[in-house]
Amino acid sequence: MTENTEYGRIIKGIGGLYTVLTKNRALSCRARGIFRHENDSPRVGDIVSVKNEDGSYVIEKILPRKNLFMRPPLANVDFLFCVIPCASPQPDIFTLDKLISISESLSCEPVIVVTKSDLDAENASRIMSIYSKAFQTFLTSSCNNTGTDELLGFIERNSKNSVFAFAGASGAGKSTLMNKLFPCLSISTQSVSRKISRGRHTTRHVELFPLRTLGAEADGFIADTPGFSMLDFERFDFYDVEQLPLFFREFSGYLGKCRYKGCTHLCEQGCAIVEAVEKNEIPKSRHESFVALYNVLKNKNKWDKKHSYQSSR
Ligand SMILES: Nc1nc2c(ncn2[C@@H]2O[C@H](COP(=O)(O)OP(=O)(O)OP(=O)(O)O)[C@@H](O)[C@H]2O)c(=O)[nH]1
Ligand SMILES: [Mg+2]
Ligand SMILES: [Zn+2]
Repeated sequence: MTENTEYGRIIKGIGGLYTVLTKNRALSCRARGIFRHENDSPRVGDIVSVKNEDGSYVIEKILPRKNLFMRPPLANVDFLFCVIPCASPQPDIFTLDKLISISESLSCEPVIVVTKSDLDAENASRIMSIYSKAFQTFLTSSCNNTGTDELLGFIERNSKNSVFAFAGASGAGKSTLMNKLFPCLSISTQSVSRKISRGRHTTRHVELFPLRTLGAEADGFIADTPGFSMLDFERFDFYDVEQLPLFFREFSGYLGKCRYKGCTHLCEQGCAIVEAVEKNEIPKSRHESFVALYNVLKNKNKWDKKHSYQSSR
């Protein structure tokens, strides 16, 4: 490390200008041209080294990434809050399970957040019961503040320079919840019907907010992530079908115990996972999502996957 090199985290990047937060200040930086040749560019969430060159700051190096979500681009995410409403819009369990599996595949911890419990308490607890054994789960309502203190407590306890992001269907209540948790964020929100009529998301650019500046007792960051609702399963955020069972954590105790080697765990005789579903040890809907994902992934070629980024994994 030379005298004029500093390290920090990119918290914002617009039009080739990046904001890098170092230990004691925020620097406005440009990226070195070299990144373009390497088919990579700095992303929000990256930890980088910055050099002062004749009075202006330049990003020199990107430190190895823990992970990189491609759509929207966000690096080094530690916790992904997978948000699902219990009503309005109707919950989509398959999409949630897909999101969870992508998060698992990127070594990012998925945390399940059921929103709008004020609208349908029964359905909210039904969804909670699918996930509460294997995941950290939160039952919330931004209308009557159910679960918000618990969620904030979780963030503060786990925030050792961690990055937290929210994902889930449009209208699930992500921005409303984030505003409840951190009132000074004031992210814009919109009614579900207006969203549908406009056909796009309210939130637009990716940005990390340091939790301390939001009044929380923590060193981490919260990401506001436009269009983080679906992720890009088509081109980027998918994985090989052979790996799929590894991304359903409820399966882990049963893998290797099936009668036949090479069991696909779809419906075979003697499949330990199918038997666990029959005995209610694994929630049925989780296995249904597994089967549906298997059928999507089996037709995919790993060469379809875009690798326009470096990854340390
Ligand atoms: N009844 C009820 N409505 C809620 C709750 N949380 C959010 N809403 C409403 O749901 C609508 C959508 O909320 P948003 O926070 O904008 O949803 P979002 O997940 O950020 O959506 P995108 O930005 O499009 O991805 C708004 O009209 C909110 O007022 C809740 O806990 N209960
Ligand atoms: Mg939003
Ligand atoms: Zn099996």
